[in-house]
Amino acid sequence: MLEVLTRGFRAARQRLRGEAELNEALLEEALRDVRRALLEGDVSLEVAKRFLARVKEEAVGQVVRLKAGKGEGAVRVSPADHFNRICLEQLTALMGGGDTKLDLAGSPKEPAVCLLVGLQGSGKTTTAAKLARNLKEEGRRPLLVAADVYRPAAIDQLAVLAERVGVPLYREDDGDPVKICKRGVAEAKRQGCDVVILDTAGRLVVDEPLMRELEKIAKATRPRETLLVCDAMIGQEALTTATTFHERLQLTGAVLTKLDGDARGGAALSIREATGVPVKLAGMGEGLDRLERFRPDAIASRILGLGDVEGLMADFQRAVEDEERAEEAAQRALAGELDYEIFLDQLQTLGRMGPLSDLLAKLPFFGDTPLPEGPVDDTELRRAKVLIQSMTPEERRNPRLLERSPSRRRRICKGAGLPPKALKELMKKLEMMRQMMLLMGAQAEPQGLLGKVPGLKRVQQLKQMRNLDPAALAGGLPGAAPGGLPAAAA
Ligand SMILES: Nc1nc2c(ncn2[C@@H]2O[C@H](COP(=O)(O)OP(=O)(O)O)[C@@H](O)[C@H]2O)c(=O)[nH]1
Ligand SMILES: [Mg+2]
Repeated sequence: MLEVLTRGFRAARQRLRGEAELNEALLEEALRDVRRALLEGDVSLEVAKRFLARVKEEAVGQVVRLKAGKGEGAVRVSPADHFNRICLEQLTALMGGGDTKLDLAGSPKEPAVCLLVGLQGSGKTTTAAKLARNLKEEGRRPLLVAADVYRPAAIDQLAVLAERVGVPLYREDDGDPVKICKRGVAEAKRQGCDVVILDTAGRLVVDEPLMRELEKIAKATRPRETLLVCDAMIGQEALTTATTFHERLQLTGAVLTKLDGDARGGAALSIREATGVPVKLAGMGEGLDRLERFRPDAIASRILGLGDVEGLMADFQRAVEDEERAEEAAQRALAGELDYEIFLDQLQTLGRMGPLSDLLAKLPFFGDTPLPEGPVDDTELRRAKVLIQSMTPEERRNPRLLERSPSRRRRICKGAGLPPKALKELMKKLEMMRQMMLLMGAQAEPQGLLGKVPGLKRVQQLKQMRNLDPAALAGGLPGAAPGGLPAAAA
């Protein structure tokens, strides 16, 4: 996702790397890279121009020396860092900056209505179900209304999705969409629902009868949110569509769907700037749990390749089922007691956090390394799981048992249906991770991502109690640790 844009910003940054000062000529070159990427990423020329002008204005006039700040605590700011910061601010501002929160406050007496509109195939029906699911998860009581009466299959589609997310549906098999919506709201009050989501019909292109119908629905139900659902893959066309819908319906926001696909990012970047409609939600996949709040700062950070730590932590928090247990496990791992039980737990947490490629994209370390194209290979993770599941509880808790006993190793491999080599690799990985965790636990101040890992701060006490010597440990640490992710996430 958004790879075209990321590549452009990365090229610009590489141009500035190693330079001591940001001068105008250098800046022009970097901006050219960005400009190319924006246009290639389907950002409209107008929006691209305005963005570049703002970045330039910010950057020029500030003499940036290698060493900024004075005296103690002086930070080194390189032109590349400086450029990053300006781009991050300006990208964030471009996509919305301020509040992009949905406002669907309501009660069973006065349910909040959310009207979803958009072209056919943009993702309205899917988004309706996803939104209902999210609201339900927040403790709300949503009702879905099927108001796309032109295709019988459309009502059934919503019925299936409503069933899957466990949300009531209001439907009438042939009727007038305006009346259906009105009666849907009445039904919500009757059932004690506090929010109503209206899934409407779409056309391939904007047409007058549909617009009139939507206007009538809006008049009859007075929605709190009127959201335009937009397929992010259609790029600049989304802007024209948004403008037309906005003129007729006074949109309160947009939902960008299919941002998980090979969307070039243009729509995400331009829609707010070009139409004034804030993007509030992002569809990140076909799964019903793949609708997220649109956070301009997080998307900006991802576009720049700076990762999305906040998003990662949110995923993590959602995936961890038992926080106390996770914290205890983290503390044990950081004290050098990593075993297969903890390892398996972490693998399972990781599995619940969503596709691996999504996780990688959120990790800050990957900023300047292009992510592998296509799905990430998770064979190794799956193998590790099978192997650990073939171990006895005793073996999981005491990895040394395996080192000493070839017969245990044979039994495990046989049970897992994997060659001895696979278990050897797992054992090596566990040891490598054990040492790495121990070293992390011994660090004075957990920084960045690690600073947010639950339990890491309290480990300081443990460290002192056990009198660890970080310097001695560093000697035995292997350089790269590809298996570091699951451990770090614990
Ligand atoms: N990959 C991906 N597909 C989506 C997303 N949202 C919707 N879709 C797919 O887009 C297609 C059209 O969606 P639908 O909800 O029927 O669109 P509607 O005609 O506007 O109601 C379906 O195949 C959905 O599964 C998304 O965020 N990501
Ligand atoms: Mg539909």
